[in-house]
Amino acid sequence: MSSRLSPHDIDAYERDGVVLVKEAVSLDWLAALDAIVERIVSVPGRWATDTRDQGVDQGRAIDERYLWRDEPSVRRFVLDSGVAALVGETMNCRTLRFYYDHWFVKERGSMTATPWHQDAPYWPFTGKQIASMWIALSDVDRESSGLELVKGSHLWNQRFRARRFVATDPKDAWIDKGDPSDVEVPDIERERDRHDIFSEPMKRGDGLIFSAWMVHAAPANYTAIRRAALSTRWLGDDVRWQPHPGADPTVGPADTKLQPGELVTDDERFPVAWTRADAGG
Ligand SMILES: O=C(O)CCC(=O)C(=O)O
Repeated sequence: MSSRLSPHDIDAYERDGVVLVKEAVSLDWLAALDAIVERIVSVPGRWATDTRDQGVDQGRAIDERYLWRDEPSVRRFVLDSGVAALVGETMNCRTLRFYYDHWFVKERGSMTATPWHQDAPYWPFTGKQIASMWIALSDVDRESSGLELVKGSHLWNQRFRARRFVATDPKDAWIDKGDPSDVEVPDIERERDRHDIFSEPMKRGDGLIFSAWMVHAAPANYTAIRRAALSTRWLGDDVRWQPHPGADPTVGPADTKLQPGELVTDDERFPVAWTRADAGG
């Protein structure tokens, strides 16, 4: 097992759906990720949503995704930095595949809060072993838009309707095509005292591993520093390809030979990033 994880962390992930890994990413990798953040801010790409497009320039918020296939430094990071081993061991998988990289930047004073949501309904898969590792690229706490998660919500056995992060951005229109019979996410903000909420300060380079079934959010950035994070998305052994209306278009049916219901095995689109040492052939 990686020296940065203990059996206690694996139990905590099963129970709470989230584990904080201190110093998950070293300084040299962080420098490479910083360079990508700078590029995203100066030239947002094809998949970016940017509040500047909605007329919000002061306290701009940008999210960008799916860079790993074109950016060698991102590809190297997800495949070689050791983060895959942390996620694979935490989820207790034999094999871990990479799905995509998702970047979140909230400039100083950004009033853009990330609403409470669950990730799984946005994605074209079924399965329990789907997780993210959210890496802080700046020090964060509640004031500076640290991530908050409802502990144990991955065990609610409930799928909540996907919602847009920035209501007016036409680039997010795909989200509206989701299943209208999905239940709305509860108003966690109004009932915070009824939940056990993970909300811990993180240092730059710390990582949060959390299940795609967790209900989570991030407040606005009330501070004078840029808040940046990279969420890496991962698929374990039980994950099956299940495209559906309202699923993220970065990887759609035309991008893979997988058929609906098949276990995810497409090495080109979903490369194996880690295999348990004792997993055999
Ligand atoms: O960083 C944020 O504001 C949101 C992150 C998030 O929702 C995620 O990584 O799934």
